[in-house]
Amino acid sequence: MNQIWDPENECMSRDRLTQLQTDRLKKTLERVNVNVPCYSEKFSKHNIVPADIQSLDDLSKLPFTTKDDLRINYPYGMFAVPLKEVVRIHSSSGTTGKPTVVGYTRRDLDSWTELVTRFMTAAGVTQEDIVHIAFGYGLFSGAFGLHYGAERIGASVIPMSSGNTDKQIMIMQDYRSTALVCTPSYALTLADRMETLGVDPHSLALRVGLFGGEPWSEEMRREIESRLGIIATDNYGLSEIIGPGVAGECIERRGMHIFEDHFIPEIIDPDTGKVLPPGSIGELVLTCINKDAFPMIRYRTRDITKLNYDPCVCGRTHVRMQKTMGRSDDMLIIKGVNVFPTQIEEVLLQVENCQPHYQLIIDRIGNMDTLEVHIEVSEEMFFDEMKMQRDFILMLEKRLATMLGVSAKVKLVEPSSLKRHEGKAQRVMDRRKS
Ligand code: DLL
Repeated sequence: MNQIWDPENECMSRDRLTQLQTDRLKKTLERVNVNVPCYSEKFSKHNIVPADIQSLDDLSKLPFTTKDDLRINYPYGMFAVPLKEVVRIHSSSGTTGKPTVVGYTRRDLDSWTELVTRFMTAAGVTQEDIVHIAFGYGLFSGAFGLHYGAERIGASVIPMSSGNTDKQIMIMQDYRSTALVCTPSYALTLADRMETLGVDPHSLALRVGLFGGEPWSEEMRREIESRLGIIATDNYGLSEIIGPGVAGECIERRGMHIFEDHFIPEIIDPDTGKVLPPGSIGELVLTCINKDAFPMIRYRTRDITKLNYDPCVCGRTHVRMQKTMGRSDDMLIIKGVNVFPTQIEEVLLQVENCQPHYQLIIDRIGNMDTLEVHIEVSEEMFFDEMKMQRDFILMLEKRLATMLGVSAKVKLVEPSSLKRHEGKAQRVMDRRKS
């Protein structure tokens, strides 16, 4: 089933899209230049006025916006409308310092809902569905974003919120939830808990999962799909841009369509800031062209991905972004080698008896970086005889070294001993920084 929520906008020709993007970009630049001092100051520092931008090719003349700009202008300095026009405030799940504050006008909330509705429809959600939302309701944009999207489709929404895993499972059983919304790591926590409680996931009514908010691998997708007996789809977003609803997979699941009538994507080299040719791997930069309260211009997402402009069989014309490979800023550099946590996950999930719960501990002894990977294993493996365990560890260390190009020490830990997170998983402990 390939339903398209808004065919007119999701399937428009590249020519029309380019025209629309150019018009909207020009209007947005005029507006932020007048209303947001941070932009007018940046533009004049770069000797640029909005009228210099006449085509999409000119976009690269504009300066980037970064999280630092948002920190400096905390809390409302980047808003492009007076506060009285703002009807909702959210913030990013920032890990360091103060979280970023973002605002929405009534029209922004309406477009946000439309965009979420697009990717939920693309994942096959209909008004027949019972949508179980296990993101935390609050400043985090995930729960509210998907909540209103699902309501607009006409589905029945269960605003479950996060936490209390046993109750989540009970509600899923009793209310016969058909679509699950949460982070991919929480989907696996639910699967683990069902196993412990003796609840067969296949006896539930669940048929589809809409997962986002953190990076996850194809291996993890397969694991979630087989354990929960569902189709697992990926959706991407960040609060600075709108929240969830920047991009989402169609049922083909070969990349997430970026809603290009609202956001212009670019891929840059994170070190030089240069725009890279189509198909290159690099950092995603996004420009909002249809937002009132909080339009970001060339915002550096720090997410590493690549764009695919090939036509998609679903009929949507919007470019697809590949699953992110991590972030340019939490990319780990260990002994000079770039390492993404998702690569480690990929290895672990290919190994029987390994749980997808792991923690990376990076340290520096003398001048040498060290990487330790703590991995939860099954009960049988944990209590197995020493020799078996040793062989298992050696095998894992070999596979990790091949994948990463850097050696790692593996330590097996008991099932359920690593800290669980209800929202986004925090898997890296970098002791070199402290
Ligand atoms: O996580 C918005 C969101 C909520 C998206 C729910 C999808 C579903 P922030 O808290 O601002 O917003 O975090 C944004 O999370 O820059 C990525 O690094 C990461 N991220 C979000 N979705 C994905 C995804 C929300 N599908 C940051 N794959 C982004 C990989 C993701 N990373």
